[in-house]
Amino acid sequence: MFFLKARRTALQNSQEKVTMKTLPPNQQLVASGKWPIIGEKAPAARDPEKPLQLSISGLVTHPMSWTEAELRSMEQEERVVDIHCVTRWSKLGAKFIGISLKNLLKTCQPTVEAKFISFVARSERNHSSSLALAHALELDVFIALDYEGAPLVEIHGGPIRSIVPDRYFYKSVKWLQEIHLLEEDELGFWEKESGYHNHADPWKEERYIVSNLDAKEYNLLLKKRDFSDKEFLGIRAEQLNLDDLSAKRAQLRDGHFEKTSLRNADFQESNLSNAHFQGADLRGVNFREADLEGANFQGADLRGADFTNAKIFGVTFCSPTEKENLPDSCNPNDAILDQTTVLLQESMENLTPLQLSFVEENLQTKVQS
Ligand SMILES: Nc1nc2c(c(=O)[nH]1)N[C@H]1C(S)=C(S)[C@@H](COP(=O)(O)O)O[C@H]1N2
Ligand SMILES: [Mo]
Repeated sequence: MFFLKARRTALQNSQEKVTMKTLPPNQQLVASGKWPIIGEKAPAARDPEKPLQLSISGLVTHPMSWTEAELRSMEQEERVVDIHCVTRWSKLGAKFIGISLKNLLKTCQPTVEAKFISFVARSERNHSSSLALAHALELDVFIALDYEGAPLVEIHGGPIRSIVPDRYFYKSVKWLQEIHLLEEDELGFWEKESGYHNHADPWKEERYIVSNLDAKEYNLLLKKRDFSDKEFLGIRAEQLNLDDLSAKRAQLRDGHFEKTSLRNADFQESNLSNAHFQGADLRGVNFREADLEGANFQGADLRGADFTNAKIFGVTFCSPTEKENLPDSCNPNDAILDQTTVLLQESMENLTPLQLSFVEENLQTKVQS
């Protein structure tokens, strides 16, 4: 077998050197100017009778509400924030204008019992996320109204959104409507529903709470090779033979499939976000309509794999830190892709520039056996 290795430009190499210092572990930069839309796409319909307001309630001496105009008449600050999504994309240097949470809390006066703070969205599912109050103050949480010189657009949480610097972006709530001060923590939507880590420090890679699956149940499942419709957060299935696995519509976030043989496995409509497929044999795998955000395919064999309509934000196919001076042969850190791998152009737009150039070169590569 023979491969053309993807060539890196000097520019890409120097960009990587710069970003190495500012990116938390296992994050990659989105193309400049891009800002992916993650989670809910729109707020709940608003009551036309009432103005949009941000309220602070719960364990405070003075509960308060402000309209957007009132917020805009307060002291405005500028913040330059690095966004780090749990699904491994980062966007550095996003410039916001708004109000610091500290200033709002000064007016409300949290009581001594207040230990946690919950940010609640105006959304169908009352989306929320929470922090320890001490952390919220330490991190200097920010209420954003403008982004890059214009009012924050609705799809990214406008007119009012919370921004929590130095935490995975799921802590930053779009269409912020209420801030509750609490004595006991109230887990947020993703933290409760999807096992996202409540502390969410990207520098410590606090992405998910580790699942504890019953060992007996787990062994039985592996034997039957049927995960269809099952939910296993962070499943450990590395180095196994799971050829022909049936895993349609399974919830397998953060799953470990390193060096696993999964030939012709069926992951259609599965959620495999942040799954680890390094060195796996994925020939002929069906990933149609799967959610693969942040999945790692370094060194995996993806010939004949089908990614039609899969979500591939933040997917890694080749090492983001790979050196240029490797021999012109198959690099163990690179996924094996060729013209039998099905990847639609429109989903490829969501890859980082480095991953995109790697994929584009390899999809056209002729493999000689
Ligand atoms: N109301 C609301 N806020 C939310 C979410 C959501 O689904 N609903 N998703 C969170 C997640 S997981 C991320 S990564 C960011 C995405 O923000 P963006 O779409 O502006 O990039 O919003 C966070 N805040
Ligand atoms: Mo996210």
